[in-house]
Amino acid sequence: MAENEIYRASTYAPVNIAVIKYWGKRDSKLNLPSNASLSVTLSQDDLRTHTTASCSKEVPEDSLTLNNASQDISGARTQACLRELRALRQEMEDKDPSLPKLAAMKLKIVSENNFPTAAGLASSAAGFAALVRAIANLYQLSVSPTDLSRIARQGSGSACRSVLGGYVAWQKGEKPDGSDSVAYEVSPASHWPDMRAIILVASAEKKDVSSTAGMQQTVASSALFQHRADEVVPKRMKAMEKAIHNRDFESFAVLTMKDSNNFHACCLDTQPPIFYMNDTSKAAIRMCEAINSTQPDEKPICAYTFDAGPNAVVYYLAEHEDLVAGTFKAIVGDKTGWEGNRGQNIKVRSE
Ligand code: 2P0
Repeated sequence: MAENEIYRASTYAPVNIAVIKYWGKRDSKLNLPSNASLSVTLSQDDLRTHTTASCSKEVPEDSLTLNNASQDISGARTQACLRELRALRQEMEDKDPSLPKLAAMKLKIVSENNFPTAAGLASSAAGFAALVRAIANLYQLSVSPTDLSRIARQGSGSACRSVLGGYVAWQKGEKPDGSDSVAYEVSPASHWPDMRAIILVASAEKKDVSSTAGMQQTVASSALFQHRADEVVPKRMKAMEKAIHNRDFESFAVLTMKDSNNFHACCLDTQPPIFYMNDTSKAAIRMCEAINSTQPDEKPICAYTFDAGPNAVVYYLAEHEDLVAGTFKAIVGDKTGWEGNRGQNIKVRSE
């Protein structure tokens, strides 16, 4: 090994938007969820995090920059990811002493989100997924996507779903150590390739209540929450997997909208109440309802969902591009409360 050799690996990870929401932890140290969740991985050239991890004897300390700004990596969650990846590399080096000693070197991690902050998208999912995969590649670890999802989960819960492509579930898991709280593929993107999404930006401002804090408050104070976690979500997970396997958009849409509303009802039931949706968000709900009411038997052709913020993601099928995306683009163009849209025709990402 050359004295000053630099080792480097790069990767991408996509944004995912849940249709059955993760909200609540049963163990905040290990980042274990109170319920399972399911998401669709979005693909558009500019909806991803690109991360390069490098190490050499010359790197003085572990560091992470995101869009050229230095990030604090001293938090327990980032440290848990780094510690676990280094331990796996150390195991490899112990078994094969001819390998370069990367585990002992400091890491320089450089990330870029190829979507503007103004898109109002949660970036921690793609961010941690890319960070974990870049380091695993750098260390040449022979780990499965399941292993990567378990590590990424410790950085940010939703990140475990961004390690895979297509339609992805995160199982709650039963073991106290979290080893079975991992993501799995429900269906590849190619199974239902005509799924599309449009993102409507009602506000690009940072949210008032972070997801981590909000979900802790909900777990501590909402009477609706336990019912959601124990009764509502387990049934919905099964129904949603079936809807995806059957490419049944009607069921997919109804479940998606109900689950978004159930999650936001739990937020409202939190003390103090958490309001993530605003009047513009509610206008998007009414617009979806209006579009769906024009269909024979009012069969839904679009489905809204809202995360911990006011921005809407609307799912639809390619055949309804003009009606759904066209209508939403027109109202966003009116500037009535909307700050913009982040593209239409966003496809499901395959990896
Ligand atoms: C989700 N959200 O399933 C839900 C829906 C927000 C609403 O996952 O504390 O940033 O880092 O594990 O993953 C946001 O939660 O929270 C989230 P942490 P995370 O996508």
